[in-house]
Amino acid sequence: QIHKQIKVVFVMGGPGSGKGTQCSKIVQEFGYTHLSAGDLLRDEVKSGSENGAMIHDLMNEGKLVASDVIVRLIVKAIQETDNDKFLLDGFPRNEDNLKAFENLTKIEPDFVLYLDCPEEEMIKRVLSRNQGREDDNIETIRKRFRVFEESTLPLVDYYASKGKLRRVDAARSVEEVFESVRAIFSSTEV
Ligand code: UP5
Ligand code: MG
Repeated sequence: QIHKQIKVVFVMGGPGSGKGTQCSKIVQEFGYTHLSAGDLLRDEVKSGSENGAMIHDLMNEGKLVASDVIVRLIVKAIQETDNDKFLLDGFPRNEDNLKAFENLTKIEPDFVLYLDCPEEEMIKRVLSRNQGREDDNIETIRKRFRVFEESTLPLVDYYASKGKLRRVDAARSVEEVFESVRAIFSSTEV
């Protein structure tokens, strides 16, 4: 499905941990292409595709979209982009996502960046974000957290056990977090 040699880094972390913020900085300094799974889904909803209504409803409940839907969008974006290194922000969310991605692409991440942040700090950030995201209300945020804990954290543990996890304390300022992130990416760019 993907006929080019590419390098992929998964960027994981709870809602509001700073995935999008740190990815923008990584792009500037290290030349990756940033693919936010949530943004791909929001674009799909906006485009009025046949899946749009279903995706919209799931996201507003903080629930996960079917693996084949999100994997198809990611693969398409990779194919359409003339770059050989990609940040997958907010993907995979559960084991089924990962299996679907691996089966289709045969790609393994170089490493996994995990933005580790306490729940109260993440809630504070998401509630003050004010970018008009329909899922940024307290009920949906709580649901997004439960899904993160139940479905995504086990994947974080899995990558830790494989020695592929790069954990960063994300409860600091954007610049302080990026100092740690920069050190991790610098050491892989040799
Ligand atoms: N901010 C950032 N860093 C800060 C710092 N160090 N100090 C102080 N403030 C900081 O940051 C959030 C806010 O905090 C911003 O205002 C920022 O300025 C500030 P951001 O960088 O946006 O955090 P991020 O981790 O990207 O938060 P986001 O809300 O995007 O994470 P989610 O994981 O909740 O959202 P996502 O868009 O990835 O997914 C949305 C939904 O899509 C999911 O709930 C799910 O329904 C669906 N989905 C799937 O079904 N499958 C997928 O594979 C992916 C998504
Ligand atoms: Mg985001």
